[in-house]
Amino acid sequence: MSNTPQLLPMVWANTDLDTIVGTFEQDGIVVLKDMLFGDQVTAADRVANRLLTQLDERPWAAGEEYCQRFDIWTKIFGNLESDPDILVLFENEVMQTVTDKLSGVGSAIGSIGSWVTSRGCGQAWHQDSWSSDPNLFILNRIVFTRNYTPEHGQLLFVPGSHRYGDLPTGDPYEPLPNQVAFTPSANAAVFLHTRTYHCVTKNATDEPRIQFNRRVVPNGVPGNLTSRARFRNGTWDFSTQSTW
Ligand SMILES: O=C(O)CCC(=O)C(=O)O
Ligand SMILES: [Fe+2]
Repeated sequence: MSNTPQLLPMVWANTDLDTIVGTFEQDGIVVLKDMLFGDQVTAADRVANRLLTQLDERPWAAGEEYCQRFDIWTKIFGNLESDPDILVLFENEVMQTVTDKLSGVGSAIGSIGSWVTSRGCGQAWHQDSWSSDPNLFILNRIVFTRNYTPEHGQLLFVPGSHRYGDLPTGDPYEPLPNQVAFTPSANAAVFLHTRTYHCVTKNATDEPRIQFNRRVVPNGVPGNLTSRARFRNGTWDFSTQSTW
């Protein structure tokens, strides 16, 4: 939507930690840019290119029934922590400092995945986790290694929606009141609360949109919290491959 406000990332070097924490608590998302050195981003982007050569052979992430039902079409490359050029995106002092502030020291670190949406593919509105305790969440940390235009797929989100409860029902990509858009760029990192309403708009280009995500599970939060996700047209339990 052309009248959707655009989010400008905060520059890491100009932003104090209290502002980062305050923004995350208020909005359920914070986007920082220039946390990494340029050559680290360039090296990771080379890995991205290598992964993309294998995109065609890759199966859909969560099975055809899920993809059809929710109109979510992604491919995932997993277990990338063995690649030092990808590992460094998450294992560096700056990322660790922010992570400790947002999810607490001693949180459990997940494996690294790369999510790709190519032409015609996106991720409809969803909440990555659901639980009867509204305070439980997992922290998504998403790093982008290249610049995109809105046509590659914007990240839409509703600030503050991590406190709203269940995502409203509707069509999978139907706009939500107060939505904000972020167009991913190289060396930008998104810290996203799993209950925040969010969506990746469909890619209208021939260039795949690729990102790297390493989730963090705060102390006391069950590691399987993201098994149950909510979409505008239903729910899905990834552990049983059915609705819940
Ligand atoms: O790629 C993005 O912008 C966000 C993807 C997403 O929904 C997630 O990582 O939970
Ligand atoms: Fe998500």
